[in-house]
Amino acid sequence: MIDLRIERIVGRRVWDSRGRPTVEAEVHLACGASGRGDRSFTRRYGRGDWAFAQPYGRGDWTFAQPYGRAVAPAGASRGSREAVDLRDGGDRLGGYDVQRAVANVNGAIARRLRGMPANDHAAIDTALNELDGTPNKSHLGGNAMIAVSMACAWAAANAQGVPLWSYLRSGERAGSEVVIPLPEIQIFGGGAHAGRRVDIQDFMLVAPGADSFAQALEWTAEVYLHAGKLMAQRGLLAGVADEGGYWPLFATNEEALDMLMRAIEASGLRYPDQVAISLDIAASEFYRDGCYELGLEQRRLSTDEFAAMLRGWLQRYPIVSIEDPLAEHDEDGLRRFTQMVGQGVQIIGDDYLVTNAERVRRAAAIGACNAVLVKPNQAGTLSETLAAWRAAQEVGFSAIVSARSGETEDVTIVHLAIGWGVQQLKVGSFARSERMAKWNEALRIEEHLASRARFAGAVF
Ligand code: 2PG
Ligand code: MG
Repeated sequence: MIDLRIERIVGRRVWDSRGRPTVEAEVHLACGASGRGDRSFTRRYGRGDWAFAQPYGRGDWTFAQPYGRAVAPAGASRGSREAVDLRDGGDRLGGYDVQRAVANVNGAIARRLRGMPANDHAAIDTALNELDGTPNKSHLGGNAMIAVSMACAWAAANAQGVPLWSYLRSGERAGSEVVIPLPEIQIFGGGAHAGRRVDIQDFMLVAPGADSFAQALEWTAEVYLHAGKLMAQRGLLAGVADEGGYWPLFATNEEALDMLMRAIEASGLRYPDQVAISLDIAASEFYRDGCYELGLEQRRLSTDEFAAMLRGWLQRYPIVSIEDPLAEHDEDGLRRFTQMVGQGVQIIGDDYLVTNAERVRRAAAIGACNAVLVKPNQAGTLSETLAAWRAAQEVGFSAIVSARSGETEDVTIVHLAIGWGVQQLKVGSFARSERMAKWNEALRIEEHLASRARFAGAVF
């Protein structure tokens, strides 16, 4: 038996894709401690922190090692009910430093979790919540908690020499079909991720007609390439935004949709059967005093007017999914919008549902949204993230595991999606390594599984 008890936890400050500090947690297990814990691990895999090639299985991309590591991501457009991202404030580093959160990992959290089995996620996450003692995780910091919670899962998987996705399937899902999620990939960035150059935050492509994850990426690469070329030719390209999508110089929000259509046409792909459009409106970001203020177009729209504008887009463009179409506090608007178009379109709650099981159940009960975005750091622990996904399954919502706009090389979310069987994955665009690390990880898993996995494909 491999001794999975937590020996020590190390928190450190690392840096994210926006150059801001973030929290990394490393969970070391008793099986790796020299002279302590279970000697069979050191006999089989070596000592200390060294990683050795996986001793079994066909894939050579996993290593048995007695520790796990994870990094907290950070959002820019955040729901008001998310777990608190604990920052130090003050003048240094724009107030974004995370020394307090890191100290919490190295201090209170490390002491509390020491000796607990790293694979008892319910107990670990309960202990974290008890130690935090606040409703919004503001004492320890949701960033400290999610990094530790995810690192425990990596540690338990790594120590057993299995990939995290496979570890997560043990138990109730073991033996069921492995599904590789449909990627949702940003082509243009906007909103809080591009200096509000356009109001809408994400203009994305999905490839429900692809045969495989690999093909979906290849098709998206073609569209991304053509979009960049077309924009450069017209002087509309200013660089890339926070998630790697093009930072556009469009005059209206609709121009982005037209440009995306031109890029799809230039790539020779058919819509809506091969590829289609997905939007994240992130409407809370421009909701003021009960109205939607489109800065780019200098327009101020009521809920009904804004919803009518979106419905017009749904009629004119091949849009299959729309996230946060209305603000998180405009619940009645969300409910009415869902009644009107929810039969044919995926309506995702992100800021509105904040990866919270209770809120998912409540939304389903009142008929607002029909899908939930699953972001581990919104929930603050792995168990609460899983609970939100389970609630989605209970109420018949679809789900999309999602990265944040501030990311790192951490690939945990890819494993969560595949391990838990969530059929869609949103990671940002098709550029910048914090994004590509995740797409490439899913590619490797798909290749490794070959015919043992099925690509989610046409989920809409
Ligand atoms: C979102 C995410 C990712 P952020 O709104 O869905 O695109 O953005 O991480 O800034 O909340
Ligand atoms: Mg969103």
